[in-house]
Amino acid sequence: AFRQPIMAGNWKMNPETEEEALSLASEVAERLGAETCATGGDSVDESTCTEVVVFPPFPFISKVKDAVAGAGLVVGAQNFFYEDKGAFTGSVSASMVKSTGCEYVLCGHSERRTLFADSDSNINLKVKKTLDSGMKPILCIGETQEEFEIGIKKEVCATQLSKDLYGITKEQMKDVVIAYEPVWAIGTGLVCGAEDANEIHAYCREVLTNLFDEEVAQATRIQYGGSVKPDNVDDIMAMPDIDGCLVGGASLEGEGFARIVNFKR
Ligand code: G2H
Repeated sequence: AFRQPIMAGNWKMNPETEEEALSLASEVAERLGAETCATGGDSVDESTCTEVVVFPPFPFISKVKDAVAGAGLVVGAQNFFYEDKGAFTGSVSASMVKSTGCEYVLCGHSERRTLFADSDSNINLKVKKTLDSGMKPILCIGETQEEFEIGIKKEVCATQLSKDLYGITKEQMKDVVIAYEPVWAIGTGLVCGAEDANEIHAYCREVLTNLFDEEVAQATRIQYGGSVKPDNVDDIMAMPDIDGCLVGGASLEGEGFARIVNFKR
């Protein structure tokens, strides 16, 4: 089955200034190739073009959105708190990030799981809230180094998928993107081999078949994340079950990220 490619840049807590954020976004927007949805115009096939999404820190989202409006680059939020409003000092809600122009939300990134104690039940609430708010979740899953070493990567991914997608309907799954990110390959320069990653992506489709059905499993887009760079993206994207990449460090350099989103298959 054909799945529309989706490439995303997770800026994490970078860059340091608004000026840098705007220049990074503009540099990416200017370099988007003909295969991306972001180029706009009549020649773009909306169903096959590569979606390109950037996830700036909250304070920069609105201005980044304005700066790239017209170029068609999509923006998303790295997080939100699942309550609607109230006494939650330091938090922002789904409707707030939506109002800044976000179309996607990262849910369950390993840094949120480990540094901010995001549990599977909280992540499940965020996935639901994202969908109920009219946005699309990118649900991040993946094993830690320890889990990898003891040989339970498949079990970890299966558990995360079933808990984090609990109660989600087949219809809603059309708007859900999964990102497989082996935690030991994040920001470390260690890359999971493209074939090894593909094996887990294919396994995740088996899990989705059990949780939903074969149709959902074949239609759901699964990104790979973890030290994706301009020089390994083409090998990764050549894999049949890999539908895109979630890029951290390499999304902070405009020319390099543009090379990544303009991958060659
Ligand atoms: C994984 C990835 C982006 P990096 O966190 O989500 O980061 O590409 O720096 O490994």
